[in-house]
Amino acid sequence: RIGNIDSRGALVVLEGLDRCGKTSQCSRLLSYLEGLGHSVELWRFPDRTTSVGQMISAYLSNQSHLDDHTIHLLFSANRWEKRSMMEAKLKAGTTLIVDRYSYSGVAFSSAKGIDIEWCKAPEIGLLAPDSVLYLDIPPEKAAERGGYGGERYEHLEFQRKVAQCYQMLRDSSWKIIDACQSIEDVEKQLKEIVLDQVTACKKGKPFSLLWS
Ligand code: Z5A
Repeated sequence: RIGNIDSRGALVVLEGLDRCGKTSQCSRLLSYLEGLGHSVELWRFPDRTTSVGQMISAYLSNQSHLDDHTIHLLFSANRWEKRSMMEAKLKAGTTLIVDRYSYSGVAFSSAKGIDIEWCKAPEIGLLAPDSVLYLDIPPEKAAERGGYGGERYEHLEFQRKVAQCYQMLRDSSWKIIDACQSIEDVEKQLKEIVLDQVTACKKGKPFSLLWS
């Protein structure tokens, strides 16, 4: 905990396998909260706009090759370089809807066989989300959605391993949403959860830190 403040924005994270619908739902949540007059921004990790993000992007698109531990630390560094801005925005009352966060970092790297505790270590001290929304979809169903692109992790076999690693990371605070429902049904459930969090944070819910 880093102290109580009166009112702040909510840190809402969407997680899930490739093609589970995170990006579609993030933009719907953004429009919804904006429509209600809230201050809100959409963030995504990796943030490919920074110099670290460009190294990650080159790796994901197979233009460079890095040791598995090295790329893991770069993904984490990409979150650390945004941490102070994240805290400032939240304290200023802006809600952040974030497409992937530390859980992607741990799930994708541990799916390669790296020890899960080693994967978590560099994430310790980042802000903990107020809400983790996991869009749950069988890897086979996700693969049917418009096909995978050409990026490094977009293969059914690997996504199956990632799904198992997400299972190990889940805790009782996560909201698990059946992502096989229609886009509209998923949206309806997410809106309710997110609005509750935004309201709680406006009332001064304290911050927590990873990894708790
Ligand atoms: N990665 C990592 O290793 N370590 C880290 O720390 C982080 C990430 C942060 C980044 O990919 C890769 O980096 C990612 C994890 C790894 N690798 N993988 N795999 P990215 O962020 O650039 O891409 P992505 O997150 O995988 O997103 P995506 O392909 O854009 O998928 P999505 O956002 O979940 O889904 P979408 O674009 O909203 O929807 C996909 C399609 O399904 C689209 O045609 C939709 O219209 C359709 N869709 C969506 N919802 C539905 C429903 N409900 N029914 C039917 N069809 C739907």
